[in-house]
Amino acid sequence: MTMTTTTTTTMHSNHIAGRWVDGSDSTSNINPSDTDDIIGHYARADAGQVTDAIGAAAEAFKGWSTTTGQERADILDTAGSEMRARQGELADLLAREEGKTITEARGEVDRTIRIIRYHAAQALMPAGEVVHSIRPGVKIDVVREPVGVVGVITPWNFPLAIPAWKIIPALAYGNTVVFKPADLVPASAWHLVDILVRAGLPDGVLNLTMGRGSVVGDAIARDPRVSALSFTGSVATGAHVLEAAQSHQARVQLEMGGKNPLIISDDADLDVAVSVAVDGSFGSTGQRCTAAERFIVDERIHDAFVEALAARMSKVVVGDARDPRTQMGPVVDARQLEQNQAALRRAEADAGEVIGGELVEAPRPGFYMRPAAVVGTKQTDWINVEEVFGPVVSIVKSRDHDEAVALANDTEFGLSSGIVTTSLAKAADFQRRSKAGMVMVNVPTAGVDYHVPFGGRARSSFGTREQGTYAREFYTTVKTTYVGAGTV
Ligand code: UN1
Repeated sequence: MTMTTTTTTTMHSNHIAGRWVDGSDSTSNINPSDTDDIIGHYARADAGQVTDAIGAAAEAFKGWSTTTGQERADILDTAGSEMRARQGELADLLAREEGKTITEARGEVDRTIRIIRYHAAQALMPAGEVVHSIRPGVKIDVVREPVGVVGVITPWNFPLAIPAWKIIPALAYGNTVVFKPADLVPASAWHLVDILVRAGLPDGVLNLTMGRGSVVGDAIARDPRVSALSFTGSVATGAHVLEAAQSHQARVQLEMGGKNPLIISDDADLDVAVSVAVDGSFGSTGQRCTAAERFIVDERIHDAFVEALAARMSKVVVGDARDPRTQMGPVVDARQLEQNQAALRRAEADAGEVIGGELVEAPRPGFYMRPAAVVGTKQTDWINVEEVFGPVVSIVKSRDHDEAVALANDTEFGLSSGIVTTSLAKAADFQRRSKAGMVMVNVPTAGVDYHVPFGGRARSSFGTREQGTYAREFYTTVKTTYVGAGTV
């Protein structure tokens, strides 16, 4: 099937202080399903423009922080309605620039709209409490106030949803934002900002500075006028952001890698186990920080599970993200494809056996590979230690439940973890003993709800949780006021 593409040479600009401004440099946005398809050209900001954007956000904070929750909710709601009306077009663009399937892209746009509506409503939620003092005649108010200018730095794997779950609560609670999307996926970010500013955000409340992390991200993280930084991306970049932000005591929230385990118990239903495994590990081409990359399989069910998994994997249709028949799209770029292939070569050399993982010849040039599973690995193998961030899983055998839990927890990361079991006792035990921030029982390790806390432990995360009402901890700061009666 042929995909309709409208290659455009229009330059998409940055948005600073209410104006669309070109950058000193630009990037071509390339479709990973068809590298001949250039989606558009996107400006890259320089450090001076980032400084301007932060200045504009600091200036706009004075007015925006004193608007009512209703005013903010109305603007966000208007943006959500436009996204709903344009859901098909936005999903097509997202699939085209990132490479997740059109079904997954539609789901992400839908999730983004729900995130917008949820936080629009949160803007009206009670913002504090009144407490009796320990002194007679004194009343205490505890009020939440916005933090100030928030820097938002996002990855390429969820081009709309991750920006939304940072930007929308930041705005809803009265903060202003400087937003740097991933250099690989500027189109979805550009549309998100375009829709939000046209919905009525005053000038400077939301600024878009596209470009490279080493230039734009660094300038945001270092600027002392930025009071809070929310980042999702790699461990190495997260460490850099933290260090830069700490120099001026900005509050920081980091969501980084995972090496998420999925335990398959000896009592698991095989069909459930394979579905949970395939969905959680190969959905979004495995490019989710919540994806399960390690399967820990009880030796009594191991061979049957591997056989059923291999059969299911061989049926996964890999192809153009926008072809409705496709079940797994390409990986995002050449570098990521090479990293995945290198990981497989290394795992094979460590004496594992690789199922799948072959490069795929498609009608159009793209970054296609088949889902891969490495069988017969040892817990200490490299493949069980470092995150791959692709459709690559490794399988370790466990003797019993206790050993499986120990193997699951034997990682420096702690984002999500999962178990497939029919035993209530094992499920409850794993829920209690897992060291991850999110535990999944009989559901995939990836794919989370937007109204509950999201985040991990150990090397995976830093700072307070994202999403749901927990987002308020990061995007507001508390003021405690003591009010005396004014009499002696
Ligand atoms: C999900 O699994 O639904 O970067 C979301 C990531 C995560 C988001 C995962 N921050 O993959």
